[in-house]
Amino acid sequence: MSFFKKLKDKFSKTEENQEVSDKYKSGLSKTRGSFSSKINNLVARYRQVDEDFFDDLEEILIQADVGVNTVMDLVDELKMEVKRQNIKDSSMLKDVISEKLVEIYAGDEETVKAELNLQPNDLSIFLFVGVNGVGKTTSIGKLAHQLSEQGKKVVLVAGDTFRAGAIEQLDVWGQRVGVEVIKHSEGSDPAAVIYDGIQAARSRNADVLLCDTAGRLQNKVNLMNELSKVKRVIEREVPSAPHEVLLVLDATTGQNALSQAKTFSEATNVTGIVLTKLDGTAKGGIVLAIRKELNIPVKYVGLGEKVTDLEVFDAQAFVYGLFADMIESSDDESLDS
Ligand SMILES: Nc1nc2c(ncn2[C@@H]2O[C@H](COP(=O)(O)OP(=O)(O)O)[C@@H](O)[C@H]2O)c(=O)[nH]1
Ligand SMILES: [Mg+2]
Repeated sequence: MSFFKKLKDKFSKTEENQEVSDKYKSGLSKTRGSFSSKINNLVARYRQVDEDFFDDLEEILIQADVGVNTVMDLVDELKMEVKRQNIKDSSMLKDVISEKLVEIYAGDEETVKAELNLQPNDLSIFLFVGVNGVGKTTSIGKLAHQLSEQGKKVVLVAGDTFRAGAIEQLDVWGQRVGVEVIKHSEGSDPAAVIYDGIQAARSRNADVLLCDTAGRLQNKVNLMNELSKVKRVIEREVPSAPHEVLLVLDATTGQNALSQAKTFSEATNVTGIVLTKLDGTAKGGIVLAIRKELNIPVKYVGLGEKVTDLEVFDAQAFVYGLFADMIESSDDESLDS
């Protein structure tokens, strides 16, 4: 069965899957608009798959921010696949490219879908880190909504005590999604409010505590010291925590996001990425670069500003979003070879 057909089947099977693919489809419309029209163009220009074809393909992938090393690996794999299947006709390659993109992301793992490290019978503590403006507070609000909808008791703690308005912004999210927010006044010690957050979460018997933090990168040393201190306080209170350190990155900042990830990884043990604003970029290939070049899983993606616009990262749904037009317009019979 062709890969397009496989994706088409999967994402039309249940209402839930359909909803997921619709979200990726609309969130990735900018990337798809540029990426899939370029691929279609490429295939129209080269009927035969040759060296020039691959050179142009490399260029398209690099422009989509896939990352040079990842592109090299991907193109090598594609060349092998072309040989193996004896593919001559370039139009057959769209399907193979989409399949390789999932493979390159997910590797040999069966898990193409990310999961949070939730503690089944205990408090889970997730720390959100990242520079100003990337979407930490917004993502916390969205995730709080999602977890509450799943029946979990969520508490938020306003650890960004530095920026004016940051505490209030989290408070507004808390009211909006109906969860409690633990806060101190502006300028107070972030580690102290996080400590209070843990005590409150415990006494309320909460399932999940989501910790916001400040992200001023102008003073890198201070920021990293502050994060270490916050982390120490969490570890002292709950030795197995934090159960996730989620680094929030803004997809529209492209390669800059990769360098932020390197800086934060040096200072703290990042367990996953929340990649926001994918809806705002035509270069959604950054997801693959992050996975391959940093070896940190993307756990969530932000696909818009609405409270429901945060999705668990799913490599197949991502690729569906990239190729949706081709997948949906492909007729089943010709694919069934
Ligand atoms: N379009 C879009 N905007 C987002 C997304 N996530 C966050 N934002 C916006 O990014 C801006 C900064 O977000 P904020 O949560 O305050 O960032 P923080 O400084 O890291 O806490 C806000 O205007 C958000 O609405 C997303 O996935 N898509
Ligand atoms: Mg914030």
